[in-house]
Amino acid sequence: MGDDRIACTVRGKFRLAGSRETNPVVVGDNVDLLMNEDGTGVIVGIEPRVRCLIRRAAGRQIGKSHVIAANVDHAWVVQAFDEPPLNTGFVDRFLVMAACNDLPAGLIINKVDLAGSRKARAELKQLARMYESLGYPVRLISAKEGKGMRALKKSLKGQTCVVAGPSGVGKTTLLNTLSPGLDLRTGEISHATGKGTHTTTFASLHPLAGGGYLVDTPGLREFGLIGVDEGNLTHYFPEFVPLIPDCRFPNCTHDHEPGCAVKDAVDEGQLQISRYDSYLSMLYALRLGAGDVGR
Ligand SMILES: Nc1nc2c(ncn2[C@@H]2O[C@H](COP(=O)(O)OP(=O)(O)OP(=O)(O)O)[C@@H](O)[C@H]2O)c(=O)[nH]1
Ligand SMILES: [Mg+2]
Ligand SMILES: [Zn+2]
Repeated sequence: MGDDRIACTVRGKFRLAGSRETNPVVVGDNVDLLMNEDGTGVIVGIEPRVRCLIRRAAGRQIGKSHVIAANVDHAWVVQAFDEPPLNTGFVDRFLVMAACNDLPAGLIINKVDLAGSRKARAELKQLARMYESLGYPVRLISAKEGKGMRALKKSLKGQTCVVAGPSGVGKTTLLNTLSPGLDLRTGEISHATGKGTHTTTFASLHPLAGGGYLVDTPGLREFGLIGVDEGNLTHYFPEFVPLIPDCRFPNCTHDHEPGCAVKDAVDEGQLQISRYDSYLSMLYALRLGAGDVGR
């Protein structure tokens, strides 16, 4: 991959109506090009994708797969400690979709400079430890103040990674901090809604100063499930898996059944309630065929 850019059109057959995906070509695709005499190109082939970050498409295309990035080594879900408030439901759905697509994932919590009190910092550390205990690397950073950026840089080095999350969490700011030369546009948080203002409008791949690439993406209002089988959902909650043999019923859904080892563990404080809430919210949505958009 070089930094040369070629303006391309996409051959019509990739735009067939009835496609299950929202976009014919996505960031990270390896493509075959035919060059025109004027230096523009035509995409005539798209190589099979591996390790994609996918969510259920929203809006007009609802029900289709929105492939956010293809052929990436690692996906990072980005949240802010605050402004906008941290959304563990979003994180958990993201982690399920990554696992379902064999994509290694981790969590970046930005704006730790806003965690002013000792209590806030302790809660943040506890949350980070919880996700790390599940096998997801966690990076606590302040992209604005440069805190935690060295460790993050090390984790990203030499790989192609994607960052995704709600608008305003600081995805573009962190990329600018990693590679100052890029000077990408960032946006203020709206005073009216406390949310980001959807500053980044399309996904794009950027070289990192230390080697590797990072895909910046537009803020997502929701992260809906697609392609997840209701019967497999528990497999994507690694901390539930060892408890399942102790449930009274072999087909326990860990919802209403008596003698459920997962529910017991929640009651005893051994499982994080937010994770169990996320699980139930996904379970109900999958039953309704709605893919759990959970805002
Ligand atoms: N306090 C604080 N503010 C930050 C930090 N990082 C980013 N911000 C601010 O958060 C706002 C949003 O930053 P962006 O980088 O545009 O957020 P984004 O996630 O790219 O948003 P979209 O492109 O809309 O998805 C800007 O005003 C940034 O200055 C941080 O570490 N601390
Ligand atoms: Mg942005
Ligand atoms: Zn159970």
